[in-house]
Amino acid sequence: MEPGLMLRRLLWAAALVCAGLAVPSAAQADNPIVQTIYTADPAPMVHNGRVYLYTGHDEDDSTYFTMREWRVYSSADMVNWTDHGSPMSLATFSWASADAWAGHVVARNGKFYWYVPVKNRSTGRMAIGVGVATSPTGPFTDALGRPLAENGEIDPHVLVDDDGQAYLYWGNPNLWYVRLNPDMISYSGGVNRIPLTTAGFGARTGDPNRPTLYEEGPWVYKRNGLYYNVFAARCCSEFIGYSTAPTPTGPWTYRGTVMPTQGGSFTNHAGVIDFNGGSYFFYHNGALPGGGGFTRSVAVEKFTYNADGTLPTITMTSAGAPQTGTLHPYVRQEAETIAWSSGVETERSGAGGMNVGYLDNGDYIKVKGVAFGAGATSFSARVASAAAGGRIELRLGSLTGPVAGTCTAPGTGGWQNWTTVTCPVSGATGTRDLYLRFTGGSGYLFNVDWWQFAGAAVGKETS
Ligand code: FUB
Repeated sequence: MEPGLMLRRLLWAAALVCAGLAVPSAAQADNPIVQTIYTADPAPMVHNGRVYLYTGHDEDDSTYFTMREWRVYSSADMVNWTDHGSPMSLATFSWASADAWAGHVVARNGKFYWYVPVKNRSTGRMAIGVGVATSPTGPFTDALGRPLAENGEIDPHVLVDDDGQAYLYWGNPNLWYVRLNPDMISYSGGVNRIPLTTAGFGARTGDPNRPTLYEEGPWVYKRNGLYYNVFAARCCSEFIGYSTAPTPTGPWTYRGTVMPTQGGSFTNHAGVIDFNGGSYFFYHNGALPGGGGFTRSVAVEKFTYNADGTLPTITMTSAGAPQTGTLHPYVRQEAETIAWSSGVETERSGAGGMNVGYLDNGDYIKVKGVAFGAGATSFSARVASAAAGGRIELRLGSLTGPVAGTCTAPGTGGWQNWTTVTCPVSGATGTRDLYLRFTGGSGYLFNVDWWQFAGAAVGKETS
């Protein structure tokens, strides 16, 4: 087992306690969103009925912001998240040497633009690069072959206003913006500094060089004619604060705390979206086993704006957001679509996309709210194993719930030599949480690329 994964398992309960979070039962926990690696700096984007969640990747056992790639996850229901792997990394930018830090993706012109801070190899300073792709899951290529902007500061975020004008904001310790041109990869009007006044961004005490609370990570959006700037405040026990303004360039008025300091990471980083009629607040904390300030995890809460448009105070939970809709088991589902997992890792599949692997006896994946309808009669999975294989137990409702079926995954002579196995299923009716529990001998058992049930007609199909 990968050492970092071992550590995450061993420290799971302890980390939750340190983070000040209630230790959940397996059935309750859906935060953090990703359990297979450490993720940070969430940047959610809604596109075509799905939420795409772009994150950084904190390396296992990191003692600094050691980050070499970005990752993408997506969900149609806010609880079952599909891992799309890493479609952009430092290697995408030939001029970048380190620090794949907090970015933001926007869709425009039929393309997806990913603005990221990275260290410029030739200047040694942080600069803003732009990746571009024709799919929200990439692959992304370097749009410019050079930085779009460079002043040693970080955390780009783009607002596309109703009139079509796009603004790129970034900065730590300052706050900057440029007016992007319609091509989204150039700008006009120079680099502008937003005045960091205490009226605009709150008063910080104890640091004469940083009179306001603004630290980094601006997330700027418009709602009901009001512009919001939600940002990480007051290093180095960051909380999330926010300001509002009548225009995208100010004047800003500080409105207070959105998420207090909590969760076992000395940074936090916000992303705010509306999806399927609800509002969602993404952030990161140190809640996974082995988690902390350099081994962070992205999480989400649902919230409701106050009647006057102000943001409520949002507290981290281990339960996460409620599910919107259900998951459809009678179409192919990627094995890396996960509400919660234990011991599982993901990797690129030779068959395309990702697969789950490094499965040991007792590891499991939970898929939430599976709409079996009148009942499933069989289960199929695409599996591969360079070892002896094992079994997939299909448990309903909980990890110790009734077994609806057991599929045997044989050795196939290679971890990417795929075969489809099918087994009978009974008792899988209605809408239930599904646990895929992997069992077998010692060592890694098998990989799974996808699964699908067959059987009676299903009800509402949302994912
Ligand atoms: O992840 C590296 C840096 O930590 C980000 O750029 C900041 O926002 C903070 O979260």
